[in-house]
Amino acid sequence: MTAIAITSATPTPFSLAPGATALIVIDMQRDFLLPGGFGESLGNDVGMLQKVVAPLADLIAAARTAGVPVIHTREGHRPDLSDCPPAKLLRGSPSQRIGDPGRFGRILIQGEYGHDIVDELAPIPGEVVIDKPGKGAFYATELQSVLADAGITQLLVTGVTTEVCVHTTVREANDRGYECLVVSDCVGSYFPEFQRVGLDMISAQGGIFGWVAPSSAVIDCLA
Ligand code: C5J
Repeated sequence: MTAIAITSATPTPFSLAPGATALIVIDMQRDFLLPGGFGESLGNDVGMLQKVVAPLADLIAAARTAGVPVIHTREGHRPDLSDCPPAKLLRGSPSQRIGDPGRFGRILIQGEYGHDIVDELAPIPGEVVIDKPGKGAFYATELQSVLADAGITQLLVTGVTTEVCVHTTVREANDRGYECLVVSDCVGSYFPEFQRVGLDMISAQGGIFGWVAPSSAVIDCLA
């Protein structure tokens, strides 16, 4: 498939090369999205993240049909917390901390129910799932070699939260030479102003970290 221009992307049209593109789905985990989970225990309105699920399910379906690889990530830690820096463990003053027992098992611990991806967006057999201890998907993971092996140079970036793990991953990817298109209605923040400013920051200054476009424009190009 040859490159197709997503003309509605900001700050400039994005030249999508489906054969060199992967869809990255960041941290769409029960602990962040479900009522009673870790995200809500921090005082957040999880409805702000749940809005992302329906458009993202449509985008994932379009990517699968077009043969664009879908790569999922999950933020979390080993049961013994040996990969969780004390500074991360102790940050803030949540009612529950990483590793504590929560409504969906131990919070953000690999293998627990809450650590896994919400049912609507579950990976299908053959899709890569990257377990990451940090906010960025490249730090201490195999993502870069997975992308290199598949000849990927462009990333469609989705998931949560816009200003934390999405931003960190886009910045890491940008520094590694990947062209990143962030799909505006497929990323979510608990904070409306962070969502708006977070997206603006990516495409500001001529696209300092990447491009932004809605899922409808991306799906049209993949069809
Ligand atoms: C956070 C994430 N916000 N996936 N994680 O702690 O953005």
